[in-house]
Amino acid sequence: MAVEPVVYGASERPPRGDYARASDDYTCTQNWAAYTAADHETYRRLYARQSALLPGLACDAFIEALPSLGASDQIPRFEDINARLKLATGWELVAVPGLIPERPFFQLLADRRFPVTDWIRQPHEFDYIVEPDVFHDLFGHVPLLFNPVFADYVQRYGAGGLKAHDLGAGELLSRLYWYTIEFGLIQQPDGLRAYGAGILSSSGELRHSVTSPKPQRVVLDLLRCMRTRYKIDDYQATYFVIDSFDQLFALTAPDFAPLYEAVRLLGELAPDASIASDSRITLG
Ligand code: HBI
Ligand code: FE
Repeated sequence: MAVEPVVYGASERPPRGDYARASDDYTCTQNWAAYTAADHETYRRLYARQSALLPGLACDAFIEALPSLGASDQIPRFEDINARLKLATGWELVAVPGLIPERPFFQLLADRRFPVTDWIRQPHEFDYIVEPDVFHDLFGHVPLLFNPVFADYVQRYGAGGLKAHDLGAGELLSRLYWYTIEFGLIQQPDGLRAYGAGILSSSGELRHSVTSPKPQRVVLDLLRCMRTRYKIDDYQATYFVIDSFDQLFALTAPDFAPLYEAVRLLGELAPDASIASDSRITLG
């Protein structure tokens, strides 16, 4: 059923979670004029705090690409980032009202269109917010979309997601998103670093994921990853580690259908499970 999107006035701020303003593909327009001075200030403070934490914890590719977001003193206009992003990797940012259903989410990624939530958290949510907001989506996800190999991985992920959805395996593929694009770690020559957006946009989990002895770190194996449930309300108990984005891209080239079958046969694992075949990474 086609629903006419609700159009807001130039300085009208849509309420959070208003999906009536979205089109059938769940995209909407970023009503930039409607951000308040307080909204811009929240973004500026989040960006300043988070960028100061990156050295030694975020991967080089992320730190290198971060300036591509542009000025950090206010919420960027997605169209300004798009002018640079399209040239770099052919990706484009599209505004969405918040979390969207799996199928349209996978479809956008397969089309090299990255959904960015357009509203920002309230000051009392400064340290932690459950849902993605514009800071998480922009700061966490967008810099690495400027990296050609990572950008190709995200598109391949979206195309795989569409297939998985049709096979009833969307949840298994969500785990791959979670443990790579949201909470992935990468082994650099100079040590372990974060590349996942959920980590990079979190003040607490960034240090925890890279330096704490508490979580386990396991070399990424697709079957192991897709068997593993995840925590949405606490730091991860398990992080999966890659060597390079090239490795991640190569790993996800084969058809996943046999993996889904194998997950069904072998069963799920708890977030903190440890199994004999794990290749664990210990802190140096
Ligand atoms: N929608 N806006 C938005 N952002 C997400 O990260 C997101 C989503 N919808 C579905 C979804 N993620 C999950 O299913 C992924 O784990 C695949
Ligand atoms: Fe995210």
